[in-house]
Amino acid sequence: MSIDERAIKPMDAAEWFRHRSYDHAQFSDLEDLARRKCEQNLTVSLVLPCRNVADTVGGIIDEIQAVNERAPLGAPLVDQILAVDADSEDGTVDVAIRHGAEVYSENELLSHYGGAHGKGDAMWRSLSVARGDLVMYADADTKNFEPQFIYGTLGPIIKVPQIRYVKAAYRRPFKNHETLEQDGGGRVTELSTKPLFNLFYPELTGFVQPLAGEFVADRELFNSIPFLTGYAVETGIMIDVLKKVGLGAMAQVDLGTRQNRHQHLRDLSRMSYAVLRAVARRMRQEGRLQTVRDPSLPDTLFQFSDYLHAVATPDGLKLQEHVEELVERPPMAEVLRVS
Ligand SMILES: Nc1nc2c(ncn2[C@@H]2O[C@H](COP(=O)(O)OP(=O)(O)O)[C@@H](O)[C@H]2O)c(=O)[nH]1
Ligand SMILES: [Mg+2]
Repeated sequence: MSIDERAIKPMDAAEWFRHRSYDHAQFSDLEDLARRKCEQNLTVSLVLPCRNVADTVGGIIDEIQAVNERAPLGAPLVDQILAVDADSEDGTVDVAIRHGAEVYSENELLSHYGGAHGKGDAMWRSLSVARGDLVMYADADTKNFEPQFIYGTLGPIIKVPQIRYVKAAYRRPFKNHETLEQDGGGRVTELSTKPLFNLFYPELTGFVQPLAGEFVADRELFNSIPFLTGYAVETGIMIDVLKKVGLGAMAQVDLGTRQNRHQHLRDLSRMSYAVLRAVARRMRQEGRLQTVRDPSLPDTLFQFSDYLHAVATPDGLKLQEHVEELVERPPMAEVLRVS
């Protein structure tokens, strides 16, 4: 697809897919990309949410630095590399510092909000220290982080004036001991997010990886929307960005293949629940879902914070109870205004 400059207007998912899907190869001229970035006086912060990623985060930071070195002198593509760490116990912080990232403990950022609630909260708190005009997030557990993850994701937002949000797309293999299933990864995406979007947010059905951790927007846009905590964060951002700027200002870019650290199916069950809760929460706010059995009771009494998980184990059947509070953080612009 050409790098067009269509005016932002309402689009349906199919039309959006045709006009707003890019390929990383369209942005591989780093000199040109860096020049366009300079002309617009843009700076970029890249945020890596980290929890026990000592084995992968160093290589990812090196790759970012290598891309910066390939861009012309004095005009790096990424101006600030931030690692926001969940007090990892595997030495993540040391690795990230050694490789040159600016490192924060998620619990020390905006600590008056208490301990951080998972990935989404770490991402939200990082906005209080991100200086770039553009803020890009990238997962830090990618095993094959390649240069196009950076320039491919940044490409459309730097080069296409109407675009304010870019989401990564890729194939996700599933590696299990000796076997490799080329498109077997991304199970929550395929089994929860896509069916839910088809039913309730059809505008978003053109996204190949709606839960991808690699995406970028201008800081003003991220600062203007609330963030849901934990694994609800990406779903919430997709819905809130859509409402804020419309589909025409959103894009996706094919980055190739991403090999992710797999989680156990049982943990994915809870992740799936986080996605469902994000959708339910937004639908409730839009008046499309009535969740309180007695409408005279306030909604806060019905937070779905317990996940009862019935499982069969070698010791027999168990009913496990997981308590995960879903917190909605206010737009960072409001927080920074009052502090
Ligand atoms: N700071 C922080 N990072 C997290 C937390 N949970 C996950 N991450 C990081 O967020 C990224 C994606 O998380 P992951 O658990 O791999 O989710 P998945 O890839 O969607 O299955 C990785 O870099 C994780 O290390 C958390 O509670 N706090
Ligand atoms: Mg992962």
